[in-house]
Amino acid sequence: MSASLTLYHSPTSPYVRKVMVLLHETGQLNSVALHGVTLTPLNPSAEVNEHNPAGKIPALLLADGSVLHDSRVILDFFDHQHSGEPLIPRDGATRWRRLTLASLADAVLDAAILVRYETFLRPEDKRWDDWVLGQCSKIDRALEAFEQSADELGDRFDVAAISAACALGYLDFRMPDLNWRRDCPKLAAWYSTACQRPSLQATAPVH
Ligand code: GSF
Repeated sequence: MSASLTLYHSPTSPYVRKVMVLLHETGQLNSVALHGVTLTPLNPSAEVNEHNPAGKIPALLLADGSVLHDSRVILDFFDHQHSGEPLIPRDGATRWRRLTLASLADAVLDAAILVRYETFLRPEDKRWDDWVLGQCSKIDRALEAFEQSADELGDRFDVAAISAACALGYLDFRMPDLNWRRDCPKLAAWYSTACQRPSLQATAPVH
């Protein structure tokens, strides 16, 4: 298949990484051209803004000129473009459970990105420690829930597992002092096995 789709991409974006992992897992890498961008709320990309008013990546430009965003929508789109077992269960209780786990992983990412912006972008004299602590509490509670659900994560490598792996990868990348493995041994064991997958190896963020 020739690439008639363009994905706005950054190798350090965990939301983009979710999409890339699904593309790897479903054999669709060649269907997408990657268009690299660097952006933050303080350094937006005019091109991305034009396609996604929220100014965020991933955004996917389709052949007819229309655009899909955000990562959850793009994952759903690509999961409908392959003929293998769906990575987003189509119906039943499994669908809602796996999407809820995926949403919890995204909540980890959302909190971690806000911490990143607060500590990396905001001038030191304007930072608000209590607000950062509030975001870190969200991460802690979500990790505790994942520790309880570590067996479930291992059931299959689908949207829940992809999202959880990308969230944990981002914590290791941007918050290496968090030491989440100490309190989450089952989650750490699951993640260590998951990280052997070529899809995760090929998409690991690098400084
Ligand atoms: C979040 C995307 C996002 O924050 C999704 O796609 O699931 N809910 C959305 N992307 C970041 C890049 S990253 O750090 O992954 C982004 O585009 N930030 C620019 C901004 O202005 O917030």
